[in-house]
Amino acid sequence: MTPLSIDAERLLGRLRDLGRIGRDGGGRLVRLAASDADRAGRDALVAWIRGAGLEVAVDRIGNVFGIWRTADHRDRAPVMIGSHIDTVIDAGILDGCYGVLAGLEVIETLKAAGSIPARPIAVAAFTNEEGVRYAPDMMGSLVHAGGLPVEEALATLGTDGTVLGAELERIGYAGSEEPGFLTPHAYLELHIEQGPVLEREGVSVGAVETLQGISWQRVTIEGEANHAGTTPMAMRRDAGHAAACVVTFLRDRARRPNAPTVATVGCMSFEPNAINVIPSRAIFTVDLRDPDEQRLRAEEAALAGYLTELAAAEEVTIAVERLARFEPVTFDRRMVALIETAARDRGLSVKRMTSGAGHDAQMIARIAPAAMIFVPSIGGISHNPREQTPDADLVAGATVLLDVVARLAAQ
Ligand code: HGY
Ligand code: MN
Ligand code: MN
Repeated sequence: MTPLSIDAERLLGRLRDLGRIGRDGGGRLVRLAASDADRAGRDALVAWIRGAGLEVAVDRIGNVFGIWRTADHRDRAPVMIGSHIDTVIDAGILDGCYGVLAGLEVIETLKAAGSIPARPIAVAAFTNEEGVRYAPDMMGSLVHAGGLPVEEALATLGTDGTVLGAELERIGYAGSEEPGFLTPHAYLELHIEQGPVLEREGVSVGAVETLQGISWQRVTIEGEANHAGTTPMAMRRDAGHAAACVVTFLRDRARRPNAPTVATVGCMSFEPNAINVIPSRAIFTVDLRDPDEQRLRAEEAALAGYLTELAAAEEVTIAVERLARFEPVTFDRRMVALIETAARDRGLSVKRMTSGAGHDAQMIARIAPAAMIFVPSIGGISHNPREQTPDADLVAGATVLLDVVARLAAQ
């Protein structure tokens, strides 16, 4: 039997079409969770799902599912293919969207080929994977997996003062299904690597075995506003300087030799934020990640200890709020092996690897066997409009997904 092929032009065309939805006045792609731009992206996805003849379901946290059920297996647990279509600020067009649209493409290809799977196959677009507007990230899949009560998630206050539940109502995606209504038999996520490894090693496919731990915190430093010209340096309680010390502390620790920890301060604001006023307040975020849970805890403890010393030395007060905390995850080894075999059977080079980024798969792994397929990112760039992957690699990744899903759905 000749192996099936996806419709490459349909997949690549939809990726470009979805990538045009949610551009701001400056042309940047900004499709933040539960925003008007997110609604427009969701509407396009739902139209494609309906056009494929699938059942559409939306749960209370706004997760969107397209489900292919045939009469004789309608109540069996589905093979689920998922990711997200919300984006960061000034995003690329592949992060998340590639996995969702490839999942839909796989279902349409199997349907068109007259395939009769032994169980339903579903594609999922999880709400608020990026966590830029509402923390934590991977929120929709975390709720789906039972890791966060839906009421608590819906009450989340956004960085813009909005409430997630009200925004989902406003955009028409406050669904009726109870989160977790569809527990997968197995879960697969196809995603761009968002790092430099596959491209640097000339490998086409990543069979993702593990995913590193994530720690998100928001730090608020209170000092004292004073005159920039008249206040002697020794009399200052400068929240801005204290914040800068933390940034340097984190970077120096993460750059130590053989330290796999990565540290990022992505957001920072000063008050009153005036050129001639010593900042009275600094608010910033800390994103710490490490593949090893004990080392991640040690880095969090080192930061806590440093903040205590800094508060005394700079005569400031420092408060820390936890925004997200997820331990490292190991994916299902049989599914990782299936991905390797499927890639090799298609004549593709493949390597086992870890994920530096967080993904919905790490949440669904709590309730079902889960694994991920990576394809290379040009220059390792992501969370950046220059994010790109060669079309041939995008098609290859979707083809491996097709073969693995076909095998899992035959069980
Ligand atoms: O933060 C992450 O790793 C993901 O992009 N949400
Ligand atoms: Mn992603
Ligand atoms: Mn992302």
